[in-house]
Amino acid sequence: MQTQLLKVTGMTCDGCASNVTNALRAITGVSDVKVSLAAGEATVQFDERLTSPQQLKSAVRHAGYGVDGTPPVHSHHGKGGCRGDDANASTSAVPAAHDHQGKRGCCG
Ligand SMILES: [Cu+2]
Repeated sequence: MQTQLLKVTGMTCDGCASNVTNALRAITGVSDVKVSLAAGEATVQFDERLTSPQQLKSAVRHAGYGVDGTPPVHSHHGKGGCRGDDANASTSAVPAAHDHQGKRGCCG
């Protein structure tokens, strides 16, 4: 069992944090995931025989977030946003390329 600390960028609310958590938990071999929204970090425990840090990072990127220096692929916050929080989204400094709500159902 190994522990990997990932620097995740683009997380701006609890919904983002759970997106990242779910993406990592979905990987075979991952046994525990702790995401800190404030720190922009994900701590992942995984079985190195079943997965790899590369796979963990790729899962974060596919969820739409940046990891270890790669920029976030997209943000859902500019278009109606997380939790339907439009007021927050419109004042967000995060630029949005497109909306992923239809794909993964961010923020429940
Ligand atoms: Cu969010």
